[in-house]
Amino acid sequence: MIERTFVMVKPDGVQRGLVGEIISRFELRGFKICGMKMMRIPRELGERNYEEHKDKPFFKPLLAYITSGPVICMVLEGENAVAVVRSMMGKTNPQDAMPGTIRGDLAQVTGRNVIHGSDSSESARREINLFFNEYELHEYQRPDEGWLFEE
Ligand code: DAT
Ligand code: MG
Repeated sequence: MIERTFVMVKPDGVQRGLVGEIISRFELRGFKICGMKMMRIPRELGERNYEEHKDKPFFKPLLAYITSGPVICMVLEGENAVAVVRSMMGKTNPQDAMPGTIRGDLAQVTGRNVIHGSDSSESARREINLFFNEYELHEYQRPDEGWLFEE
C-alpha cells in the first residue's frame, strides 16, 4: 500500500551537516519527496507535535532541543512508508539502533537522535497536517517508478 509519512531532520542533524546524507538515503530507497521545507519550530507547534509525551520527565529538554535551531520537514511517499522509514531510522536510543540505520550510523544519544518519523498512519496524517498546507504538498511521477514497483 502506497502511503505518506512525516519526517524531520532535527536541529542537531541540520547543524552537523547531515541533511543531504539523510535525504539521500530516502531518495535512493525510492521514496518520493512530496513536500519539504526548513523552519524553526515555534514552541506551540513543538508541544503539539510531541503532546503524547507532555507528562514525561524528558518533555522539557525535548522541547528545548526541538526548538533550538532550524529543522528540515519532509513528507515522503512510498510502499508502506511509515514502517519502512521507521526501520531506516533505527531505535529511539541510538545505542540500540542497528548499524546501517540513520541513528545507528549517525547518532550517539536519545536526546540528540537526529531524526523524527511518524510511528503510525494516524500520526502521519496528524503530523503532515500540522506541518504542511495543501499548497506545500505535491503530486508528480518519478521516471523510475516503472522499475521501483511491479505493475
Ligand atoms: P521516536 O522519536 O523514536 O518516535 P518517541 O516518540 O518515543 O521516539 O520519543 C520522541 C523523542 O523524545 C525521541 O526521539 C527522543 C525523546 N525521548 C524519548 N524517550 C526518551 C527518554 N527515555 N529520555 C530522553 N528523551 C527521550
Ligand atoms: Mg515518536
